[in-house]
Amino acid sequence: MNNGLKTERMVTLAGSEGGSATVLAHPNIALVKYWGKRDKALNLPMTGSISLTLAPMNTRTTVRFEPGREADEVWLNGAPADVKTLAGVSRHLDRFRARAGVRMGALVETVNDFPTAAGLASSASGYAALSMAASEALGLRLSRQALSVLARQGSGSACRSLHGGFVEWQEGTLSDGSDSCAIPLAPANFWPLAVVVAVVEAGPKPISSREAMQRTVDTSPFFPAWRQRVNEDLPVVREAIARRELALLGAVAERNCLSMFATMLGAAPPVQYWRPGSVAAMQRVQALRQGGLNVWFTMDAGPNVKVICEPSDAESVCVAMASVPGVALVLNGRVGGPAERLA
Ligand code: 2P0
Repeated sequence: MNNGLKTERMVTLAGSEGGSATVLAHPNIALVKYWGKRDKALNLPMTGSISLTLAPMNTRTTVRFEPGREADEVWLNGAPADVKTLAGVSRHLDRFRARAGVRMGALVETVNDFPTAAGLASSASGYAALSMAASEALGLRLSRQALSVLARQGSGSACRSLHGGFVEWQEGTLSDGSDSCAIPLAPANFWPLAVVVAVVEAGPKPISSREAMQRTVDTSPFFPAWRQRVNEDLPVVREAIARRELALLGAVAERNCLSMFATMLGAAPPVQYWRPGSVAAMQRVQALRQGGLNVWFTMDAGPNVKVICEPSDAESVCVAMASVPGVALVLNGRVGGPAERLA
């Protein structure tokens, strides 16, 4: 009891003097997708999900709590953040201020080295980096699991970006969400797959994933079948990772992704993220596979296509994807590590 009080007081004192931290976090790509919430306020999912952490793409975020500062200030990619982003970040910082027992505002500077809000999971890396930086800046000593629970409240998929490698976000059963967090399944070096990202459009998407997800839950008649698909796919993907069997992982990731889009198309009005280049890229992956390459695609809430393959095939996959009509840019990625403090 005394110890607890002492720790609390030390944290409060450290917090009142201000503090700063810089954290790097990678986005993640879901192999079995999160698409549907049972609690909108806490971002509690209706199913579990499994992702791989994607390097070298990253978000670097510095959070500086400053004594005497009243309002938070947020810079995103070198410009002041819009009102909605600022409000979301401030609400998220409140969760950490409440834990530390401090009131001071923060200056937040965050930079993505890949397109923002284009279905490349910038909210995942963004809220993972923000969570860890806020926690470190305030001297909170939170476990990855506790950080994951907090990151989830900022953006659901962010809970998976605290870890590297292959990660499962457990659905959880508790109404306060304390058991709905991400756990590592295997580190990046367990299975160093390549991920080639075919960027079809780098601009922001027409509808946020948050809105599209809720519309799908509320209106798509296919939603019950989608939940069933996820619950069938989760154990197979766990097994495929444990056995490092790319053909199994890829086949399930592809069907899971296509089922998610089928469910979205059933929403009213339908949610449609694909562009002609997205379809051409997926068809090119299928053609490469017919030609003998062990190569598989997945897509998230945006038009861009992620291609999973063996590192030895990555170069030829990059060349092939760069020649697809409608593909503007190809990024060469790999399975990445956990979020880390840089300063
Ligand atoms: C995923 N996506 O599992 C799925 C697949 C997009 C498609 O998680 O409302 O930004 O902040 O919890 O995490 C995108 O949704 O949504 C997402 P919120 P989030 O990666």
